Amino acid sequence: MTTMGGGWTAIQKRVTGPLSFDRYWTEYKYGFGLPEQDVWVGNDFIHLLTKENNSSLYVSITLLNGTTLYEMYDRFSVSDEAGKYQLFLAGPATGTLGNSMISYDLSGMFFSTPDRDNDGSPGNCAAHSYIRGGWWFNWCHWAFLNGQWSPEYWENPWYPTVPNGTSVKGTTMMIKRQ
Ligand SMILES: [Ca+2]
Repeated sequence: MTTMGGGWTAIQKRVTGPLSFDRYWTEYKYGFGLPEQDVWVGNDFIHLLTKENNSSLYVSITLLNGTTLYEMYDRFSVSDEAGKYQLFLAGPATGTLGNSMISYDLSGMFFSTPDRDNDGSPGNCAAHSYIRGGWWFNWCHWAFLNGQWSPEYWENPWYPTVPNGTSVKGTTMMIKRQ
């Protein structure tokens, strides 16, 4: 990973498309996919990589026209499974996507999957038919990179920069220790 000075480790990548991210708690815990292709490296692994609380997060979305938008958060960590993989994000945040994960209150949220509701809504965001995927949902998101690949059902990958129905060609989430 040579982005932004190099030294980044990918924790999420979607470059080919068809791999489903509509998966249960245990699959998100251990991870799924292939590192060179589409992958979620696993919440246990993300916790191990970030538990010293000195990691930055880089997120990017590549649009169908080839434009890549990104956002970098200065601090990113995820708690262990007993803590429901709680998300911690802090700025400064810089980039072209916008600060939606913090400004729409995803920091502090727990991880939810279709079979595990830890979100801030009355229902289970992860099980909604138009969402279907694991994430740190609140009520429900506004920034969400694990949705259904078909763009017409990918609700707000990154509102307002990448709103409902935008054709997305790829996404990445990468971390680096400071
Ligand atoms: Ca709920």
